[in-house]
Amino acid sequence: MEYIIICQDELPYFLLLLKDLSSKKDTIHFIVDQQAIYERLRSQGISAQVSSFNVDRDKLVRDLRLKSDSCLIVSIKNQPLLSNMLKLVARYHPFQPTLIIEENGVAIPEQLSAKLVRPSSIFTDLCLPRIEQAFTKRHVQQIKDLFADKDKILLLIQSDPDPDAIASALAFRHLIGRNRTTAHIASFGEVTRPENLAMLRLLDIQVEKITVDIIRKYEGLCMLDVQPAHFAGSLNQAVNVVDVVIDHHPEKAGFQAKIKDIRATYGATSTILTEYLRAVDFNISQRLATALLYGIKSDTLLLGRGVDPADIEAFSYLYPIANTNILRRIERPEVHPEDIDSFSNALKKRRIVNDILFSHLGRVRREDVIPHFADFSLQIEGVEWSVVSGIFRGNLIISVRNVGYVRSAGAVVKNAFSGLGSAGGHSHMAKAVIPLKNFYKRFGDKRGATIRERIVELFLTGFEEAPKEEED
Ligand SMILES: [Mn+2]
Repeated sequence: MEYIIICQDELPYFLLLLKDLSSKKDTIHFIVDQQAIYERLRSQGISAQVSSFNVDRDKLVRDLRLKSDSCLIVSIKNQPLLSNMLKLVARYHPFQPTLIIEENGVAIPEQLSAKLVRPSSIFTDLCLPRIEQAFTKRHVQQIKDLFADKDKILLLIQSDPDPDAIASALAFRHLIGRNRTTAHIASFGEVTRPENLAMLRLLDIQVEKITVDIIRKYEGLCMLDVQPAHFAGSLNQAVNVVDVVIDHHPEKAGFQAKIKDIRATYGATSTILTEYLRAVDFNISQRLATALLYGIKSDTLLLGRGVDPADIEAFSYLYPIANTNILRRIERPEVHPEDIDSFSNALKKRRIVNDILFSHLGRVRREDVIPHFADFSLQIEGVEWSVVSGIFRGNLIISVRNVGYVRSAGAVVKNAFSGLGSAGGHSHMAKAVIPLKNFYKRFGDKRGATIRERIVELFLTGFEEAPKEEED
């Protein structure tokens, strides 16, 4: 690249210092209007010329020797002069790629390929994020100091741990330089969702189930993606002060923590942890990046819900480091051949009513095959809704998906099945879990055939009753 710089001060020179001026690839030539600047540039061995911008400006611009790889940089504070200079460039060198350095903006002639940069943005865009990182670095050091002389540390997450919580705990453990022996990731409940179990398996993460009374055995307590208030009274009796709380849910008052970092605008706690790791130049491994990326992705529904620019920044940073194959395997669990058989049988017995496909898988070995097949069924031509059911551990599970919805899947499922069990969801996906005994009590025990028919009836009634919505 060749840089031709027309300027009245040395700002462009300082900016170009950021580049390696000795680089053979770039050539730089300054055109200035003050002898003093000219001499300073020359004393640095930089190619420069001095000429008046007021006298014979037309000739100056016309005679510019611009090549196809020349970038023109214009930094002139006098607005009328700047404006006129740009018009001349547009006239003699149409569509010349040009960078204008100007704080207050200027009209860019149509025949000029120019972009504007404000000097103040150099500070806000480049320096401010680094300053924030410097503060974060100090914050991380304070956290590290807190745990420095503690032997066993508990990283407590919510009772049905989700990917964001699991990833945050894993990241925190790395951050304070501990391992699975000295810092336990634990929960009062268990990981239940199939994707979350797959995450633990594929990324080799252990989440221990603990009870309140063993919390006292730990010297340090950190809560991630959750706040003490969430656990109510029992925890407060066991613990007076929590060491660290890092979360993105709105702050719930009534607890003490030595250090807390609660950012309710963030889409994920994993984003906060990613910022911590970056602030201390931590070498984020592929495994950790995959966990954090999945944490952000699942908590924000692929950056579609409750997203802060910080989430997008963290996501873009992690993406190249993460293992997208593992991510795919977490999100799309493998299907057992037997389940494929039951699905093909179910598909043969499918019913399609008004673009709604119904199929019943009978007993399944893993719950996640039901939503999985509901997704798949949407690919059948003409199918707008899929309603796939199956029996797992004494429950009838119904998974609903749609494309280009007019009614919300969540509302339909609630209407149809909430009288029998739990039911709800979002606009495009919903789920009902009905204890089989409830179902048989209501409809009699005629097994498969009845289940199939009743689901169709209940769903269609719930569907009619659900209000139509505007597509967003
Ligand atoms: Mn979260």
